[in-house]
Amino acid sequence: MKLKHLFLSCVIGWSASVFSQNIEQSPQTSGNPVFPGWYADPEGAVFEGEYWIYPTYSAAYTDQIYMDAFSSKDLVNWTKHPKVLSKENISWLWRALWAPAVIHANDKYYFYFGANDIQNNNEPGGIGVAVADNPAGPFKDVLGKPLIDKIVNGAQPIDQFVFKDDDGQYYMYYGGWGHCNMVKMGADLTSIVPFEDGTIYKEVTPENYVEGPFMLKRNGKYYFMWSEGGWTGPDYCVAYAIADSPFGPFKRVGKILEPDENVARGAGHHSLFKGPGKDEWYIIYHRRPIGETDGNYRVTCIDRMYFDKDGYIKPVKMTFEGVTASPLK
Ligand code: FUB
Repeated sequence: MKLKHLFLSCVIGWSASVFSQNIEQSPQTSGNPVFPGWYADPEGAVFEGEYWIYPTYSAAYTDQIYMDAFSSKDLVNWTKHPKVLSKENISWLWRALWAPAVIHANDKYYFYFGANDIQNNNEPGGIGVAVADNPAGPFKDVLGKPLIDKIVNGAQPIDQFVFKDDDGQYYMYYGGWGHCNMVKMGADLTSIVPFEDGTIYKEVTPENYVEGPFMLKRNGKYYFMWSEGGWTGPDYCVAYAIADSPFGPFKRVGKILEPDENVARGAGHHSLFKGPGKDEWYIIYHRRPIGETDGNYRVTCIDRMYFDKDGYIKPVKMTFEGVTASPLK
């Protein structure tokens, strides 16, 4: 009998150890943050059947001279692609490489970035565009100078988001310092063309807007989203408007993402993934762990985002677990 018990407990112990190894090797959820390191302003995109995240490297401004990317087939297991964009390929960058926006068009990948954190119109910097032939780069600056290098309508040229409307037209929404402009992209996606009324910059700033614009079209409605508050503080958050046109007006509906004293503060500058299921949405955002106060200590997280039956966005519940696997078909 004793020998049998010994044998059984060995078998049970071995299975438990194999089981726990399996759990370690194949996590059931992404966990939050989804990958280690200080990373902010995550831009989510789906390219070639994989999820991609392009974040800002969150560090001292003069150390922000490159960007890493991360890819995943299932949202749970992530692969790092170091330095997909870096100083060697942007002659005019000297600091503050911020807030990527990446699209696939014209058989190329276009990577829009903010650089240098300009404080006035005499400083070199603004929004630039780099190109590569695959989503892991290396991306190379196209113009040798910024695409937008001036403060127009009070909007600091940072935090660009590039949106394609159903008619194929691309628009860029951008701006910090509490002002948001939109511009119309040329067919080459490296130039800006006038709107039909001849203007180049249209201010579309909603109430409380600070920075980090994002646009989603769903069921014919334009969901415009942005960050509010100061990004170095605890109360940074995300709010949204719903409009019938890409030009607005963007009447503020309410907040989507807010600090949660049990999880994290400073949650904002988001983007979205569409999963393979019907109305399956994920919000990708950065947040600051409770107890951290350094402005740059920001981590990239993913949680589910839901619409209610009337088309409004439900407040997001931030988690430590993250999301379960959802491979793209
Ligand atoms: O990461 C630098 C800046 O912080 C971004 O441009 C802002 O949106 C804020 O997230």
